Amino acid sequence: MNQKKPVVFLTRKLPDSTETRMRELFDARLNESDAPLSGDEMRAIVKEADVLVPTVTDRIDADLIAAAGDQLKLIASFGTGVDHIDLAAARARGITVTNTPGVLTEDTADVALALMLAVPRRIAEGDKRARSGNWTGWSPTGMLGHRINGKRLGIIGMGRIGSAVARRARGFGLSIHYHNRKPVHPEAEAELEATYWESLDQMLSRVDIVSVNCPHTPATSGLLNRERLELMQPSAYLVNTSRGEVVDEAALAELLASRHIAGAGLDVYADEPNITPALMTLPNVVLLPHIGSATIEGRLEMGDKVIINIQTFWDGHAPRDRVIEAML
Ligand code: 8YV
Repeated sequence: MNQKKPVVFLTRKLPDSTETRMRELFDARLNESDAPLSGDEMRAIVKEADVLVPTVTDRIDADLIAAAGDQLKLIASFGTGVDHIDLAAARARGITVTNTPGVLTEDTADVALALMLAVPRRIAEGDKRARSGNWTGWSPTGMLGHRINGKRLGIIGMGRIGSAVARRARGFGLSIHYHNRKPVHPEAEAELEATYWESLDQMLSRVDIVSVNCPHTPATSGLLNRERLELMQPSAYLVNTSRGEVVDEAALAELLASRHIAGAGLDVYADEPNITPALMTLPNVVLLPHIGSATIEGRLEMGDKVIINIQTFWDGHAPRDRVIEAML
């Protein structure tokens, strides 16, 4: 067992209790200001860190990994997605990468459902109308949206979060369709009464709501390009709580403006915190600032996972949450 405490650098402010525990267990260096670190600051800390704890807002690319000192052996990311880390470069340098899967599944699925309800039922627009002072009262034809019950939901990526979305959606009377690299276990499929589509293109043209729940990988980057988005029905809605890079945001904005797609609910964007300006002015869009996993409970559990991953690794064992590229 390693007697020395690892030097652990946190790139962002984490919950107080997570940071306190890290200070007890490790030689933890905090970022109390929470300001994202510059490239130079990142290069300086990887020269000293035994363990780096980054978040989705950090770019851990091959150049940064090349600048790291030999002592850097673990990147224990605070989050599930690992598309901000060059996994191949880390592997080549013998650096283990871990993430925090499982603990943000239910929270992210909740936000996907919230968007699924908010856009067709015009919830955000309704909130603005109610506060505007211009609401003239109930009317038989006022603020009509579209019914959720009885519609078809097409889930892209039936992993943990996709399955949690499916379970919730069934409660709202949606039937479940999904596209995945391979079908899920027959028992899970039967429980959800889910229909598997090997062809994403075929599924897109048949469902009423599309939910993006796959990770961002080289295989899914730009998956919903203009041609695929055009396959969606003009009455269909798109919800993305995964990663912006999976969808061509500019094409989506155009198709929403011309009503080739009825509406969209987005929590993630390709170039956060920048959002394609054309999306900002569209009434048929609900935009959230990447809050899928933003619950106090979830953040604490993410912190616990990071701590366990670091301690397990430092004790000489393989952490349970190590990221293996082939799994993505
Ligand atoms: C996290 C996320 O909050 O975990 C993910 O993949 O997208 C977020 O919801 C973020 O990654 C924290 O680093």
